[in-house]
Amino acid sequence: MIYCEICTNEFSEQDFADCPHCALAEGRAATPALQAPEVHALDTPAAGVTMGEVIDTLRRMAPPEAPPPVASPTAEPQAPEGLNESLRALVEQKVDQAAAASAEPPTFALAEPEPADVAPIIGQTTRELDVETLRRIRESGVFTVVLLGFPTAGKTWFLNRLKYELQEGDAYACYPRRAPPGDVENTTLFTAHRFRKGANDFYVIDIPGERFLRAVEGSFLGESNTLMRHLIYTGHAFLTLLPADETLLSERAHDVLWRRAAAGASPPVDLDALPSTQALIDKVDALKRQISQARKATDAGDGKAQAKLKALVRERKRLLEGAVEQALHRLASKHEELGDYISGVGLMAQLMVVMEERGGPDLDPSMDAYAVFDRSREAERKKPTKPMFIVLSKSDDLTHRSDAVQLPIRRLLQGQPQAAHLLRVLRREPRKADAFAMLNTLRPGVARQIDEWFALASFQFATAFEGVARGSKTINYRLGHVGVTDLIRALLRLKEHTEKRRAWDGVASLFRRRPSADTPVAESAP
Ligand SMILES: Nc1nc2c(ncn2[C@@H]2O[C@H](COP(=O)(O)OP(=O)(O)OP(=O)(O)O)[C@@H](O)[C@H]2O)c(=O)[nH]1
Ligand SMILES: [Mg+2]
Repeated sequence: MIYCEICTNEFSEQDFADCPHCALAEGRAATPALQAPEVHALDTPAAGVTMGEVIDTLRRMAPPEAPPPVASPTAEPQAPEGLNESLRALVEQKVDQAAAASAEPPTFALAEPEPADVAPIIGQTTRELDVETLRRIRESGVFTVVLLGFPTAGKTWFLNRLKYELQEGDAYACYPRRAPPGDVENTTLFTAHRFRKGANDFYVIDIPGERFLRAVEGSFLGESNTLMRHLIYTGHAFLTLLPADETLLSERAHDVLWRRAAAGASPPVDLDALPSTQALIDKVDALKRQISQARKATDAGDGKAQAKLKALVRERKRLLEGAVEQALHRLASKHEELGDYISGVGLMAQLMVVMEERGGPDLDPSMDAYAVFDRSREAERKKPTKPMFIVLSKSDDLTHRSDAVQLPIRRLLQGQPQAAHLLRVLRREPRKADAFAMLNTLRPGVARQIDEWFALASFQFATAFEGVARGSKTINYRLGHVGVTDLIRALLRLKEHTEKRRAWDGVASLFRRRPSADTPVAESAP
């Protein structure tokens, strides 16, 4: 068996000249072993060769260096692949650009139905990472970033944006390739994604949020969580994605509904009679345009327009109240899950420390459960030194221009001038937005906990696909993004430091500096 350095899968050298898993990720059949093509003469395309021929040639090419056998995995990353690598990245980029141009709808927020013949997603691996592969990744020393977050936090879309930006902007090659424009389903497997540009090389590991929640329930212990423990032990840095609006506002929404129920008041709007969130946003926006036209007509003396205007205003008001009610319920329903999840992150921090002390991820549940719990209760607990990036994801859910989005947020931020100011900054100058300050204002308990759990914690907002329709499963790379490239730069700087074994001082600016005296904060009561 051959261990593929690129995609970390194994394959039989007797059957294939190149890795069939990478081939599958590239949307082609692997080259049979007996018909290995001549590789080296094809490094540079000859003059007059068409792009189609270059693509064909690349698809037939075997990897430039045979991967090592399973028994002796390389301790070092493979040598740069030079021209082959960048040429391959260039061709992939051209193919994707052509696919994007033909497949993407011109506007996204309206969520036009996709064409019926959307191509299958070829950029996704179908094979689950296993403990052995994680061990190899660990031993290779290749910088590894792990994406954490509960279901629908935005991990997989964020990862695809990362791939898009690194391929387009920096000519990285990504294995498997990013998802082409089209539908992306929930993640069900742990998968490794390799980013390469010459000697620059790192992994990002994506996990199903559902399985992280289950690991939290089981305190990361026991056989069923072995893979999760190995993953946490392997990662050099972690990105925890927390949906910005749910993280910041779910407690307040929960509070409003709880008070209302305690007072015995009934809901002002029948939720079941309302359209879906996105349809409601679209209707409210459309009514705004109609109201503006009706007002002009009224001003111009059109007698009939007056009555129409009144009806439109009434309808818009009704829908806006519906939007508030819908948002309250959506956010409040996440309150408990988020609480569990945040405690899970704390438990994970202590697990990291215990695994370091035990020298590995193979813990004895009967003894080590106590160690993890004891540690998480200690006031002067040891902190893991692996960097933790807290990413307030999908931050466009806070800055969306529609009144149907903004009204519930405004209501929830009443009496919170500091938070309202921070939100305005996020809207106008997202790069200057202070995610920690926002979290500390609206969820001080959460901010303080995370800050205390990790020696190196960093907080930022990120939007991977600005303005995507609510509930959409369709990736569109033409949508904007915020904070993603800054995160990539931060991760690449970290990687450089890790590889050169430099002191952390040089990257200290990436992380939050704690004030010397703790500012007193209190979590508001539910
Ligand atoms: N507004 C907005 N929505 C987003 C963004 N990124 C993702 N989404 C939405 O969030 C949904 C879930 O995103 P995923 O990346 O699949 O979430 P995940 O964390 O990988 O979820 P699991 O695979 O279940 O763990 C997508 O279907 C999109 O509708 C974003 O940047 N902004
Ligand atoms: Mg996912």
